[in-house]
Amino acid sequence: MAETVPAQTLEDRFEAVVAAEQRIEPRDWMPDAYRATLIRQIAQHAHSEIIGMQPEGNWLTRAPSLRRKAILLAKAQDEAGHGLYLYAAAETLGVDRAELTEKLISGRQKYSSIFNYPTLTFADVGVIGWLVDGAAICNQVPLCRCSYGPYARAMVRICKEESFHQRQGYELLMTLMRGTEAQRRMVQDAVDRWWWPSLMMFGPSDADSPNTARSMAWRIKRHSNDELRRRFVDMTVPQAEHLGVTLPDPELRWNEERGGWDFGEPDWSELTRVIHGQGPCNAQRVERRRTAHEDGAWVREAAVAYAAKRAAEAAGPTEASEATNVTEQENGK
Ligand code: BYC
Repeated sequence: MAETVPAQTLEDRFEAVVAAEQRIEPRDWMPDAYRATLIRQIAQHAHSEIIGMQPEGNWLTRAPSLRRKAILLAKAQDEAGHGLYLYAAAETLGVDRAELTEKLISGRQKYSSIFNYPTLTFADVGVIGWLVDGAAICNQVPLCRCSYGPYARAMVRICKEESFHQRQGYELLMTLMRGTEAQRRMVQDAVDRWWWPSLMMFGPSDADSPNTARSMAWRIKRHSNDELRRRFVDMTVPQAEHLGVTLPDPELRWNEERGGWDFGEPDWSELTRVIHGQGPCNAQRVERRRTAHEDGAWVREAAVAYAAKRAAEAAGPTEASEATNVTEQENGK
């Protein structure tokens, strides 16, 4: 009879692995709440990558040159890839990707608030790369050291690609800033619209973040939402100066003592509204995802049928398939 390990011992082992900065792997014992937290965060992250293709995808057919179109297409394809790595990481925790997609399109799982804002001009594509991918990098580099192995490993590759995304955005904006007065105004307008939503990507303030303490103790998150937000502002202000744009925050000033930038408070009521489905594009984003999922049903059915056929072939010939093969040979196929 298999030996049963007392729950306390399992929990102690889990805590020891986390404390030693080693990784928890899919077959290791883990507390139910740790598993649930990871599924929640990884699923939300995967959904964000997939939904995040929409605002930029809006400009694919209207990119101003072949070069810009090729860059944008490659970026959107990277995001699809990130979504797939992340769904695969979530599946190692015992959930099914189909179930996660179902929860997304029925509004039972979240995705990042940032993707519920419209992309009104091509400058928005540059600003998404610079600010949104820039915020994502600040948030995600520490996730490469997450205590759960499959998530941490997925993040290493994702972060490498995100840094290219950020640079392509900055390069696009530099090009526009060297252009006409109208192009410079277009960049400033995009910065004005995306700045505060980008700060909100880091989540609610620490005082209102119910999950941070537990996630940090488990070494899923390494920094609090406010710490990462500050890091992002410190990184971005000099880039804005170099670019020649103004960040729309009258309270932004250098704090000599702290050696960082002080900044104003985001409108938390806006974040709450957007998270709960009342942002400018929530309905459209989810509806488009639902339609894409339904339109793709035949591909999934074909893939399942093909996998079943391959599995049957691997299991050995049956009388029926032998007969089919003979008929096919006779017909010269
Ligand atoms: N939007 O206790 P908190 C990308 C939710 S895609 C929506 O602080 P936590 C890209 C939060 O989930 C990158 N919901 O939570 C793609 C929680 O609700 P639940 C997306 C938010 O988990 C294409 C509640 O509010 N990045 O880079 O400790 C093109 C309380 O919050 C938001 C990730 O997903 C929000 N902004 O911390 C370009 C990174 N903020 O779940 C770029 C991975 C909070 O309890 N995720 N909520 O119902 C994380 O690091 C963390 O989950 C968060 C939140 C920092 C987002």
